[in-house]
Amino acid sequence: MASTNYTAKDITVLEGLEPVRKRPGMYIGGVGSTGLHHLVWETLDNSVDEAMNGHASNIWVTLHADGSSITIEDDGRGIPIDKHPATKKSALEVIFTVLHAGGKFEHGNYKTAGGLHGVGASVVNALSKELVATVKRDGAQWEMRFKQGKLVSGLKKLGPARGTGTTVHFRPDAAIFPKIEFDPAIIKERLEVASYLHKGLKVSFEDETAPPKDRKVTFEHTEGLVDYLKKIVADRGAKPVHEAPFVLTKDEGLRIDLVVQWTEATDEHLRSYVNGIPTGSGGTHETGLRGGLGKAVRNFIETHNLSPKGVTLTAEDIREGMTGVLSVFVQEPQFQGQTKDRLNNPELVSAVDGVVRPTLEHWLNHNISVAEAIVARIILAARAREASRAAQAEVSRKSATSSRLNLPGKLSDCTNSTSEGSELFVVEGDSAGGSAKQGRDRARQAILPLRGKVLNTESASLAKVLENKELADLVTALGCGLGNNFEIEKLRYGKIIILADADSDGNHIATLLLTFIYRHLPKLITNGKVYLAQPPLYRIDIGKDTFWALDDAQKEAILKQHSKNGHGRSPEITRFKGLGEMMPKVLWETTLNPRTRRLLRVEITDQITTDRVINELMGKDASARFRFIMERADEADELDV
Ligand code: 0RA
Repeated sequence: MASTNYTAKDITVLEGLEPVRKRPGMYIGGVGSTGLHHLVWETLDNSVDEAMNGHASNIWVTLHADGSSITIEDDGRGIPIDKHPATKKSALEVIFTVLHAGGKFEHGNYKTAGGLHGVGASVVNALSKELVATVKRDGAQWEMRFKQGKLVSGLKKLGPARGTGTTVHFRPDAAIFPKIEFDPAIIKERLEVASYLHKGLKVSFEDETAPPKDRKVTFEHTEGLVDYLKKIVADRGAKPVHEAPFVLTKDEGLRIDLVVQWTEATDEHLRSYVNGIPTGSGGTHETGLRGGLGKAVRNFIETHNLSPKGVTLTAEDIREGMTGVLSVFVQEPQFQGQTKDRLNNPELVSAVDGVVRPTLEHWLNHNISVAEAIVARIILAARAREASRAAQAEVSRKSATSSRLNLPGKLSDCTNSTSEGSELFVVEGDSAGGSAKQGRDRARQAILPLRGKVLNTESASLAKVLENKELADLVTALGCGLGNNFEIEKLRYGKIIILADADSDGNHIATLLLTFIYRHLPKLITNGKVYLAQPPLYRIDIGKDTFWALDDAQKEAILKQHSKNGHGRSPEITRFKGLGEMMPKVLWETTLNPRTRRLLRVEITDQITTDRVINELMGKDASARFRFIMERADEADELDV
């Protein structure tokens, strides 16, 4: 302590940024991709704060061509450059070199836009190999440069400038982050959300790593969350039950923004944010919303004597088809859960419940015809639930008795009676089913042919889904029930493999099946039981050798390899029109045989994205974009999970 060469300056450094470099995880959650992107969010939040306080209306974000450095600019007041009276340093320097010395955070009148740990500029600086802060203020442009959080050149006047604003350019330090590669899609998504959450804010993104034509985007939404909700409802292809959404904005104390609209969709879809950070796993703010919403609706129903006969409304009935966006701004958010995307501040339950309940009840009472449409929708949900419960019980009863007598007639089951090592191939069309049946390994491989197209289950109720013979047969063959009666222990196969043509029709049927499984048997996917077979699209004969190509790229690669080898013989290429025209033996060799085939394991990496993608796809009828893990079945079969 009393060491003489321990100067005041050193103490500042010690109390300053050294701890951040020593334990980066404490400040940004980790040094992986999430932590890396955190630097962007922290920097962005400062500019968003400036905009939220009415001083900035534009933010420009640039991801530079190297993919590893970022510039964020705003047209706010510019960080003050004059000397801080206590430290005799410019405010600009203090903001970037002293932990928590945000300056602006110290003024009580600032609302914070966020930051997972409320740390900000100095943390970004500490973890950057270089950072350049440029400020336009007082008719001039000023610059300050840092390396690993340390000042390398003092405040420099660059020249005269018009207007005001702050620009922060930084390059994360490779000594801290093992891999420095910003993901433009993640950044873009966050910027778009920011433009929805902050009505009127204009956010531009320039991605210098992208081809010129899709390098620049600008997000601006004059109606904020209402615009966001419109987009979500449209993307999901959901039909609203009422025109204008319920809108709540509370700006004093805790800021809460909410928009809600009931639709004919059969599920609830809520996106929530805390300080602009998506809370995919919900948390106390969502709990408060659900509580307040339920109570408001129940009160309305009771006051107006609208209770249905013969069925009691559950909380889920009330929220069926409800689509909404909830955004809260919290001084000191606490996040929880493995992915830190669940809000844990207990006070948020009553804070949100307490405003949602009276505001929504008031709105319902002042929009009677809208409210009646919503109540009708809720009662319909309750009645449909009753109906599908009965239908579901029926299917479960059938499949529970695992007696083979109850299995669907067109299922060619395998002789192996344990699920382990058994595989169910769900095959598109009868003729392909025939080839598969002849070509398979009877002991371990079962074949269930599906005729034509499967019902699009995205917007169908469970009762309706189960009326579809193809899907009901699939559920029976699987033996594990569905919905609330799902029991994975009863699953009759270790792998469920979708075998469809390698063309767009095949893709479509695979998507329909995956949508059904994702919505009604999601645990099959999360347990890694669902796969896509990869039948070849081309057969290439070169002399005595035969090659199979899954797609055009593979075909080209094979042909290129062959011409390199210079055998001279000209290759003969056959394009398969469909699985049906493949000989059973060929189907076995290329697609069924565990030693030689390729399977794609179906995985869900991100619920919200998957949900949205499915909605978009099923709405627009395009091909599936689930994320598949390419797996060479003979090597990786049981290895990974
Ligand atoms: C402290 C005080 C003032 C503005 C700011 C900080 C400020 C910080 C950032 C970070 C990114 N953009 C920013 N814009 C402003 C107030 C200055 C005044 O009163 O003029």
